[in-house]
Formats: sequence, C-alpha cells, structure tokens
Amino acid sequence: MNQELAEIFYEIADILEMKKVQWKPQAYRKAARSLESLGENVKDIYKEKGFKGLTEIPGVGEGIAKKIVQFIETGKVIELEKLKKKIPEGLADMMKVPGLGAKRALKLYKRLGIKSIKKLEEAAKKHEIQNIETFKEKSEENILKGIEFLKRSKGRVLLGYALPIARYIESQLKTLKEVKKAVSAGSLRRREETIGDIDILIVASNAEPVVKFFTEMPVVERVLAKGKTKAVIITKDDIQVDARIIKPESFGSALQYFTGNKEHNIHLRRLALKKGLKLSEYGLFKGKKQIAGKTEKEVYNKLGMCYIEPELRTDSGEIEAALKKKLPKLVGYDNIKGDFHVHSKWSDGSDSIEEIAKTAKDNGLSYIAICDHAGHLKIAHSLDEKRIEKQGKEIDKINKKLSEIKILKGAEVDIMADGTLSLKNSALKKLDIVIASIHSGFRFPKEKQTERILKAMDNPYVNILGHPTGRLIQRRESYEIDLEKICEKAKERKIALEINANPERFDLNDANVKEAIAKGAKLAIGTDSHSKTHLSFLELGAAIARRGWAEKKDILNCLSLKQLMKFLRKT
Ligand code: DGT
Ligand code: CA
Ligand code: CA
Ligand code: ZN
Repeated sequence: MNQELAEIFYEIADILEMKKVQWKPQAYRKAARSLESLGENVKDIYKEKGFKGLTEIPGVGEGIAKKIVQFIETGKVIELEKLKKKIPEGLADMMKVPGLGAKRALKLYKRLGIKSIKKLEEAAKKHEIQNIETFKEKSEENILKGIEFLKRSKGRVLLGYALPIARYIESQLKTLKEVKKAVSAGSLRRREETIGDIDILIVASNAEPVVKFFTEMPVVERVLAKGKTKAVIITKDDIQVDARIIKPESFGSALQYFTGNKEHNIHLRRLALKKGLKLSEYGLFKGKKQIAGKTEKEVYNKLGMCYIEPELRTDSGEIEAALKKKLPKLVGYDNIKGDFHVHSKWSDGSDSIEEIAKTAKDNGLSYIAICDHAGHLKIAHSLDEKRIEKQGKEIDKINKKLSEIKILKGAEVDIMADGTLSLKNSALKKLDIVIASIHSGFRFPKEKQTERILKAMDNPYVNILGHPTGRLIQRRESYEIDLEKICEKAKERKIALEINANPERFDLNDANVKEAIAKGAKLAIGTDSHSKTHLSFLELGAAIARRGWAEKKDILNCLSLKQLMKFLRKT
C-alpha cells in the first residue's frame, strides 16, 4: 500500500512538473519519499490513529492525507485520474524512462505522436528521434538503454523500503511463543539495493501455528502458497515474502543457503565437493554424517575459510580472500559516529535543526552537519549568504543547549555548468563543511562533465563531493564521468566522496566504493535527510560501504569529532 501510494504521488509530481506547476511537485515527492521509508502500513496507521495519524507522517499535510484516505477507501486517487485524463495514456509510462523525463516525453508526443513505451522503442530503433531538436543519435541509445533498464527493474523494491517491512514482520513473528528465531535472508540480508522478495527463516517449536499466523497477519493481501513448513504471501504493499520454518540443527546452513547469492552458493558447493563434502540447505555432510550446519561460521570454517559477512557474498573475490584469510575488517554499523548531509526546514527539509539534532542524539550520533541547499538557484529554498549567517547563529544557540551532540555548520552548494560553485568563497570560508553537488546539466558529455567536477574540487573550501554519479535507482542512470580521475583528485585535494545513503540514490554505490578505496580516496556517508526520520538511512550507507569492502579508515564518519575537525581544516 505505501509503495503504491508513493508511486501515485511520484506520478502526480511528474505530471504537475510537466505542466510547470510550482512547489506542488516537491511536496508530492516529499510525501512519496516518506511513505517509502515508513515501516508501518498507512492503512494500519489510519485504522489505529485516524486522519490525524496520517498527518503525523513526515511530509504529509492535510491535503495529501485526504488523498491517502481516498486511496484506502476507494483504491484510487482522483487527482491522478483527473491529471491523467489531460495527458494521453502511456505518456505517463514514457516519463518514467530514465534519460527521457517528463518534458522530453511530451516533446516526442507532440512531434511524433509517440504515446507508449512500445512506440518509443520502435521509433528509437528506426532512428526517428535523432531528427527532433535537442535529441541526438546518442539520445536514442540512451532511450533504448533506459527502456531496458526499466524492464530489468520491474517488480523489484528498494532496500530502504523493504527493510523496515521485513523488520516489522520479523518482530510480529517473534511475538509468537513458538518462535525462537525469525531472520530475513536473501538479497535483503546482503543489503542489495533492490529486493525481489523477502525471505524469512524461522526456527520454531511447532510449525503449524506459525504458518497460520504468518498467512493471517494484517499486512497480508494475498496468500500464494501455504504448506506445512513454508508459506508465501504478498503484502498490501505488493511485496512477496517467503517464510520457511527451519530445524535448529540446520539453521546455520539454511541461513547460509538462503542468503546466497546463487553464484556465491554454487562456488561454495563446488569447493565442498572438492573436499569430498556435500553442502546443502540442510548442512555440510561427509557421507551421511552432518559435520556442520548449526551456525554459518561453522560452515565457512569447515570449508577452510573464515566467516564471510553477508554483504560480501556476491562471488566477486570474497571466497578467494576468505580462503587466504585476507578479507578486510569491514567498517561496523556501530562505528558510524555522524551524518554529513542533512537538510532542515531552512531549505527543503521538513524539520527544525533542533528537532533533527535531538533525533540524531537519540540515535547515538555525536555529530551531524546541517547542509542545506545554498546559493542563488531558486530550487529548494536555497540559502543566500545572509540566511546562512542567521542559520549559523541558530546553530550556535542549539549547540550551547544540547550536550553530547555537535552540529556542524555546512552547506550543499551547486556545481554550476562551468565548475564554479553557487556560493562565494567568502561565505564558504566561514562554514565547517561544504558539500558540492551537481543538480543540473546531467547530460554533458563525459569529458566536459568530468572537467566541471574536477574544477569544483579545486575550490579550496570543498570537503565532500555530493552524490558523485547522480544516478537514481530504477529511475535515472548516472551521468557520464571519469570516476577514476575524480577519485585521484579527491585523494589529492583531501575531498571525501559521498556515499549518499538515500534509498533512491545509493551514490556512490558498492562497486564505486571499492574503486574509490583502491584509488586511496576517503568516503563520507550522508543520509541527504529531508526529515528527521531519514536519519535512519545512515545504516544503509554503512551497508553500501561494507558491500564496497570499506574499512574504518576509509570512512570519514568513523572519525571522532576532534579527528574530523582536523581533517576538514585545510591548509
Ligand atoms: P531477490 O529475491 O531476487 O532479490 O534475490 P535473492 O538472492 O533473495 O534470491 P531468491 O529470493 O530467489 O533466493 C534466495 C536465496 O536462495 C538466494 O540468494 C540463493 C538461494 N538460491 C535460490 N535459488 C538457488 C539456486 O538455484 N541455487 C543455489 N545454489 N542457491 C539458490
Ligand atoms: Ca529474495
Ligand atoms: Ca525468495
Ligand atoms: Zn542534499
């Protein structure tokens, strides 16, 4: 239900944007983002706390709450139906093609009458699009890539969205007296950026009541399968959840097997066979005798290697490293001391600095950087020099008031087309921390884009390069850059590359992180929070770092405040 609603709100935002409506698109997107990261189903919230409960969801005002109620009651949001009537069917789908977007989709419709993804694909293949102004041969390639991309991502859910739901279901299951353990395995446990389905493993004293409970939970929309020790359901949010009841003696090997991934499993099984052993979800066997299986560690150790963290299990070198006992000591989730990228009410966030700081403190952080949009761009209520001064004074006051947490004065400035920044050095100089990001001009050719970023990184006050590749998962591919050069520059200039932990971004991603570390660059995890509830994305950022084989020394967030201030000071 939450995801469906989020998609409806994204769609409304896209259409409104196409119609050049101001502000509203941002409000809808904010609500959509918030719904996506909500653990509880809006339907349940409405049931328990009524209309008021809905308005307490960050980013949801009365207007949007009404639309949520409408959807709960009728399965529709009339606003979207109305908007859609004004644009041709299929055009809304076209707008979702990464690299095309709302405006250009509309242009193709007007000029070529294209109003479906199928027709779009045909036109691109027949090279009919490159003749339209602002489109080129390259655009056709990009459109085809975008369509492929869309087809691939269909049916998968963002990790940041699936994780709270999985945890919620685990906690529900644990309320049963029969349930000893309930753990999510699969891609979710590996912290992949998107999840096909959630796989929950349960150890229980008696399977029958557990299966009954699982298939009758309030979040269940449909039951796809129901057996003695296995069941499959679809939640109201349209996520498939597989549950299996496992015997305690094979819990470790089951967890190992169902965590995967498939390639990692196949590689392990091959190694087992070489040793004359047999590995399955039931255990590690020598002939008929089980020699391991109660814990995962036991399984890995008996195969002659050290334990491999789930985030690394992709068969991309981790098994070889584990055999040689050369795996990195991964950065831990509890090593993360702060957040570098937080927006407040001062720009386009929804909470005050004090509220955010209190939540951060409750979450156990020792510092956060308030980095609101700054500069002369009209987007997102950017702060000018004067407002930055004022904000600084507010931060001073709150810092005096709150102990145990330090708020750093920061800003997220735009990298302009020519590589200059949206705020003058005289203003940047006064800040503790500066993030520079690209928010426009995504389509520059690789060389120009890279030059632009490198130039921005030469600015003496930049500390972090924000969402370095610009991609949005399932929605927009990365802009073209020479990441290698950027990593080298980052090292040289003592600039950290951001791991933007927003569930839609994950930017840098795991593979990029690995590359950055190899090049000697440091990384800075930032949640890009636009609400205090988003601060919890920090753990997703840590997961990306871990998937990228990062150690503590690679991650700026592991520094103490004192060490950090030293790093940020440039001479
Ligand atoms: P997903 O759900 O598409 O995001 O990805 P996974 O990795 O969660 O895949 P899923 O749910 O199909 O299966 C869960 C795990 O079960 C998978 O990671 C590894 C294991 N598994 C599934 N199919 C096979 C298979 O054919 N061979 C082996 N060795 N393992 C498998
Ligand atoms: Ca799965
Ligand atoms: Ca599955
Ligand atoms: Zn930001």
